[in-house]
This record gives sequence, C-alpha cells and structure tokens, in this order.
Amino acid sequence: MKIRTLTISLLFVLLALLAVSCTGKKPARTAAESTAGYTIAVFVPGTVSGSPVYEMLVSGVTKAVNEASAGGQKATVEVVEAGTKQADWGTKMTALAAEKKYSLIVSSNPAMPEIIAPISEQFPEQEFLVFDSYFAGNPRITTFAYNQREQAFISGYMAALVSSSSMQYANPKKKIGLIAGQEYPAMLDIILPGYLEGARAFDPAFEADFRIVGNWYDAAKGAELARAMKNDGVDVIMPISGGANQGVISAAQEAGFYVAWFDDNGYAKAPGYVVSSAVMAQERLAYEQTKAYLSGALVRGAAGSVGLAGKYIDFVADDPLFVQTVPQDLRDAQAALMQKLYSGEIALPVK
Ligand code: RBF
Repeated sequence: MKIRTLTISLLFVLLALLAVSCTGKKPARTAAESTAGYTIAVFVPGTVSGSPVYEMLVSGVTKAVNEASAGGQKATVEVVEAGTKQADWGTKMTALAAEKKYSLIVSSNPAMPEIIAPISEQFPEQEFLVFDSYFAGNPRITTFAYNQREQAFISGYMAALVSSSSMQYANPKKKIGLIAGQEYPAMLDIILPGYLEGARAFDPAFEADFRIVGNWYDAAKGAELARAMKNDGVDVIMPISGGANQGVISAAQEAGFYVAWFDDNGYAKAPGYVVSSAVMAQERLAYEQTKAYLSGALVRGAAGSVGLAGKYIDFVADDPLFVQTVPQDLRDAQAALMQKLYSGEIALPVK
C-alpha cells in the first residue's frame, strides 16, 4: 500500500516536471502550497483613519481572514499604511513585493494598477487584488471598479433636492459644491460630471462649485474651502477628501450648510447636517473577494465592474438620522429616483 502511494506520488511529480518543461514556465506558487498558508498584506495608499474607502477595505479583508482562521484555515493579514506621500508608493510597494512573504497584496484606488504593473513584471509570482480601479490584461492584477456615475448621480440629485428645499440652511441659489482631495481622472471624468448630471436631472439650472484641497489629510484647508463656498452661495457640499472631510463637517456645523456624504454611511458624522449617504459596498466586496481568494475561487486577472445591480452602489435611506433630518417629501422624491434606477428606467453606464 505504502509503495503504491509512493509510486503514484512519483508519477505525479514526474507529470508535474513534464508539464513545467513543456510550457517552460514554473507553475505559480500558490499560497496553499507555502507553509505559511495564506498571507495577505493590505497596502493602504494613504492613511486608513478618515478615509471611508480605506476603512471599508481593511475591515472587509480582515473580516474574511478572521473567519477563515476561526474555521481552521492558515491565513493572516497585515495592514501597511503607505502614507500620503504618493511619490513613495511605488518604492514601498516594491519593497513589500520583494519580501516575498505575502501570497496576496490587496489595495485600493484608481492610481494603483499603473503603479503595480511594472512591479508585477519584476516579481511575477506576486499576486495583487485592487479595488476602486480598472485594469485589464495582467493575469497577476485583479481589479474591481464601482459605477461611480451612478453613485455621484444619486448624490447630486439628493443635493439638488435639499438645496431647492425650504430646509433651514438651504438658500434660493441653485449651487452645490464638491471638495476633492486632488484632481484625478475618475474625479474629473466620472464623479464630478455624475454629481452635476444628478443635480440637473432634478433641475437643469444647477451649477457645481468644485474645489481641491491638494492632499487627502488637511482638515483646516477642507474647512477653509467649505466656508468660502458657503459664502459664495453653496448650501450642500460633497466632500471626497479623506482626512480633510472632517474640516468640511466642522465647517458645516459652524457656518450652517449641508453635507452630502460619499462612500459610506456618514449621517452620524454630524446629525442634522449630513443629508445624504451615497455608498459603495467596498467592505462587502473586499470581504467577498478575499473569501473567494481564500477558497481558490478568485477570478485572477479579471477586471470586474459593480454598481447598483447587487447593491454595490446604493443610498442609505433607512438610517433614523436621515429620516429625522430630511423631510418626508424629499425622502419620497429620493426613493422615487432609486426606483427608476433599480428598474433601469434611468440607466447610467460608465462610458
Ligand atoms: N480617497 C480617500 O478617501 N482617501 C485617500 O487618501 C485617497 N487617496 C487617493 C489617492 C489617489 C492617487 C487617488 C486617485 C484617489 C484617492 N482617493 C482617496 C479617492 C478614492 O479612490 C475614491 O475616488 C473616492 O473615495 C470616491 O469614491
């Protein structure tokens, strides 16, 4: 019996060697083969705290790994914060891949695949999973993009509803605001136009005041921009500026304007001031895809897209703070918009 097992094993080894020599390539080392098990690094391009996208990323991956280890699987996760100096991200990612310690490196933001591509050539055995980005054609880089035209449209429509209402801080001007950490293609080509498109679906007269912090952490600058916008007649601001969002929140409470929160549920950030939460299910997607990876089911090299279908993009309408803050007629109008989106009456593909 023992000899037979040995013979069979030998046969497998020989077949494997033959396969290698035929293709001329080493079969990719899978994490399951390595004694360390699945070792996942979450590379955060920035800092976690204050950035909804990164908070959700870390929490989703961690949840999947913890569940796997509780179930007896060998799996670990380490979070590496690369900080806000973007010029260093490439070097830091290279160093992480060079450690050859991680079976998978997970990250998130639209700039990451371009940074990772040359690194993946240098370390062909390293696998990457990147959310909030789109990159096709590299078998070692798997990406998932959110339909942010839908997300921004929902946010813009709600902002216009509030701005046109008789709510306390709303003014007659048809002007809403967007404060971004920096300018980047997804912001300029999808989020800002989608936000304005949503506002104009409610009233074509709406304009958007768009301002840039210049980084993803400066809360004082966020507050300063927001106050200036309020003085120029803006009554609803959507902050997408990481740690600088906190400055916009404080300014809203001091100066009196509304906040349209983006990415996760933000009503509790300033009850009575946050009137909208247009969300992406990054925590759930990161959890699902990490689980898929841990069970060998990740579709490697794919460039996935998710949106309203499956509720990867959605609006949080059932939070008691939303219900308390926003009058019934506005909530009804918002719900009617969501129905049109769910039914496909309004379709918003990313071009
Ligand atoms: N969003 C954040 O919340 N915090 C960040 O630190 C952050 N850094 C970014 C850096 C780059 C280079 C790019 C392109 C985007 C960044 N974003 C950041 C924006 C994020 O990817 C996403 O577009 C927004 O959160 C809206 O969903």
